[in-house]
Amino acid sequence: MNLFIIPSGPSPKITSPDPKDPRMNARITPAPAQGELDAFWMPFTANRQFKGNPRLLARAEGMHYWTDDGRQVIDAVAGLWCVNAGHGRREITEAVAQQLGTMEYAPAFQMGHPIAFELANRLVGIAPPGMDRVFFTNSGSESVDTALKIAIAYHRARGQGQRTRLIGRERGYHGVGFGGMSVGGMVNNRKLFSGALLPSVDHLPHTLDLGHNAFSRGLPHWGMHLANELERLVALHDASNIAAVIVEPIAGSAGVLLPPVGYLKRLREICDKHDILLIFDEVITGFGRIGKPFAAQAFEVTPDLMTTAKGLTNGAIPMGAVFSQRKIYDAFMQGPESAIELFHGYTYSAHPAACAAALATLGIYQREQLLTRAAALSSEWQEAVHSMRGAPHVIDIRNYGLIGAVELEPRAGKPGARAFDVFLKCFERGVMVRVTGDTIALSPPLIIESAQIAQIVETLAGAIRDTA
Ligand code: PXG
Repeated sequence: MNLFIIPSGPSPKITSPDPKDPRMNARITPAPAQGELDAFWMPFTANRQFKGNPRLLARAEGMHYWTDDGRQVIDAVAGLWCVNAGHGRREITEAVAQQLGTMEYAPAFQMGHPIAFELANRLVGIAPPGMDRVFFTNSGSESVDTALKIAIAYHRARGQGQRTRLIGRERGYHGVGFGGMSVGGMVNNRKLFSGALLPSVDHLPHTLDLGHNAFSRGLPHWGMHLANELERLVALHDASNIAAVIVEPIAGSAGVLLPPVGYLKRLREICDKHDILLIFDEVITGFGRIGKPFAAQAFEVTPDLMTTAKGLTNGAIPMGAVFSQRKIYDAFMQGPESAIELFHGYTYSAHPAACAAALATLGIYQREQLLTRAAALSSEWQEAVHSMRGAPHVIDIRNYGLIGAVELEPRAGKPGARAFDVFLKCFERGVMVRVTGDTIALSPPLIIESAQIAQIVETLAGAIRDTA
């Protein structure tokens, strides 16, 4: 069937959901046939390989997905690190439906709508100290580019417009905008665009060192001194030219890279010394992933700006938020009151449906104490993931909060192939994990129970054992 031809009669395949049906989330969506997969140019996907052997998810509830052919698969990665409260949460569905019925859209430029302000206030209530201003975006990438622009404009507002240089980190991932790509440090994401990246950017070294830290439980103890590399970059470029340093407190996409004990505090000290803004990219660590609302609180290091997305709406509606220290916002509040202070924003900043989804999500997080549940589960989780030590080709295991990573030795000349085979085996056996290079990443919904932790780890260990 050609999807572009709209059938004249009612489609035999597509049934419209009855919003009153409490099992609305339980509908199995019909699977597209071969050939119908061609039009969708899939993101970060081996399109030809996928379309030759598609893996289609059709419905979701709680800890599980169901495939289009009805197989149950446990979600060990919370979608893509975003479905922190588990799937199919009716409170979110209902809040969004109600908002769409009341007012589907309202502009946020020179206009406002009440729940945008309510959401900002609620977010400030769980934010690190002093981070009491919130700028809304629609994704992690937009949050990052927004934060970088705020950092540069902040220095200009204070009469230091020459501070435009940005410092990122090797193996960092900050989304796919030109700003985020430029400060990011993942080679495959950069190499096609290398001539078009922002010019005034430098990178700190990453913190992964298997020689010193393999199989560390929790934060590694070796490597705090790597933060001192920032002093070297300051000496090279001069602090007066540097706007901001951006790091993920825990890097997820590059394969779960943990900060050595004391590393983030040291970065904070050096930034303070030189009046450089510190940006934490908390797109993955935000909203309870490591046992506090934000990593800034878990690690007791408060940045100047904090980028978030994903768990903000439990993945249900795209939304991001940049948290800012009051001093940064205040620096913009000068000049005539009729002047727009920051020439930046998105048509969908503070979209009403996204605000409704976020408010409902925060309600669930608070009622079910999900923003701290990862801390309660972390030692059980740690024991479970480290039980895979000794499985064939496992060269490192890393964990923190409800994050885990198993690193496999790459096959000679075929980086990533071994982990991808393990990913496929896990999926066949009913567990969805995530691979990046030869690292298998785990970040389950924060509602996970002990038996499900055991199922994930046993299946993964079995898949690793059965993969040459
Ligand atoms: N910053 C960080 C730290 C991220 O992890 C982004 C920014 C970009 O967010 P958007 O919403 O623009 O995609 C991310 C996204 C993975 C994986 O498997 C991670 C992300 C996205 C897709 C897959 O690790 N992180």
